[in-house]
Amino acid sequence: MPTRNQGKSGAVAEANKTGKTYEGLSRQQLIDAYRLMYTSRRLDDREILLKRQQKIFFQISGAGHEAVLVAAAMAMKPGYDWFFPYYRDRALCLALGATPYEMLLQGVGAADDPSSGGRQMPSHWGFKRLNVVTQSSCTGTQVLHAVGCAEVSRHLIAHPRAAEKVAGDYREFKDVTFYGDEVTYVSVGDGTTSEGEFWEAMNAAANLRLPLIFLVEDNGYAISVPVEVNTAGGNISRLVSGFPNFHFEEIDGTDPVVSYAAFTRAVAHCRAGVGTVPTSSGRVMRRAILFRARRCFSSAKVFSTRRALTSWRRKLISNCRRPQTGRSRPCFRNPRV
Ligand SMILES: Cc1ncc(C[n+]2csc(CCOP(=O)(O)OP(=O)(O)O)c2C)c(N)n1
Ligand SMILES: [Mg+2]
Repeated sequence: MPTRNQGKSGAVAEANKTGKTYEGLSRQQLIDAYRLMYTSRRLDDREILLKRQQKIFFQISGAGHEAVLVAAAMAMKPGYDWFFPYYRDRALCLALGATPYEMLLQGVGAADDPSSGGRQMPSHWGFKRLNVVTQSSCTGTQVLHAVGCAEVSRHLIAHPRAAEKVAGDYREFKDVTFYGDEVTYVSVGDGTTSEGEFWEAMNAAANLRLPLIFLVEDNGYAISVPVEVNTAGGNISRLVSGFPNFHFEEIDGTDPVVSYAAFTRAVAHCRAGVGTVPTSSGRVMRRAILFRARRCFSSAKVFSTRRALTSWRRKLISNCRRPQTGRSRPCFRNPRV
C-alpha cells in the first residue's frame, strides 16, 4: 500500500521528469491515490463482513467519500498540519499514513488500538504521530476544537511566552510543536452543518481569520433526513458564502483530481499567512454508493433481530418520502440491509 504521498512539490518534481501532470499530480501519484481509495473501500467491506460475523460491533463506512479525502491528505502534511476528521474520514487517515492494521485494531476494540486503546467507538480516528486528533461521538464538536487549534498555532508563535510553563501551571503541552504556517483541517457531514457548533466555528474562524479548512462532506443525507429537509435551500455552500474572509469552493468530491486542485489552492491560501480562511465544500457521494454507507452506519444492536431490522427499514422509507409526491427516494425504495 502506498503510504505518504510526496505533496505538491514532490508532484511537481516528478511531473518534470515524466511530462504530463494532472493538476500537479503525476501518473504515479494518481495510481497511489487510487490504491488508497481502493484500500479504504476494501477495509470498509471487510469490516462490514466482520460485523456480520459479530467480531466487531459497529461499522461506519466511508464509501463514496474516498476521493476528496485522499486528495485532502495529499495536499497537506501529516505530523505538521492538524487534522480534526469525522467518522467517514478513513481514506484521509490512510493517505496520511495510518495503516489498515491500526484501523482494524480499532474496529475490534483492541487494547493496542492507537486511536484510544479500544475505548472509542470504531472510526473515531486519532493518530498522535500524524496530528490526527481524536473526536467525540457527538457530531460537530470537532469544529470548535479545530478553531482552538488553528488559533493557538498562530498565537503561540506570536507570543512564545504564552507557551512557557511555570510552577503550578495546570496545562500540559505534550510534545506539541507549532511552526507558524501549519494549517488545520476539519470535516463534517452536511447534516452536522445544522448544528450550532458549526456556525459558531464559522463565525470565529471568519472573525479571527484563522488558517482553517472546513470540508463539508455533503452526501445528501443525515441518516435518513435528506439535505433539502435539513439545510435551508438544500445547499450549505450557498448559506455560508456570505461569511467574510473566506475562500470558498464547491467541488465534486468524487473526483480526486478536482479535489486535489481545490485543496492545493486552499492550503496555499492558508499557508500564505494569517488573514486567510479557506473553506471547501463538496458533494461527495453518488446516490448508488450512498446506500451502502447508510446501511452500515448503525450498531450491531439494530441488526440483531429481524424485527428491529424491519422497523428500522420502515423508518428509513417513511422519513425519505418526498413531501410533494409521497414517493420514496430511489435509494431507499428497497433497502437490502
Ligand atoms: C450531537 C449529535 N446529534 C445526533 C447524533 C446522532 N447522529 C450520528 S451521525 C448523524 C447524522 C450526521 O449526518 P451528516 O452530518 O450528514 O454526516 P454523514 O453521516 O451523512 O456523513 C446523527 C444525527 C450524534 N452523534 N450527535
Ligand atoms: Mg450526510
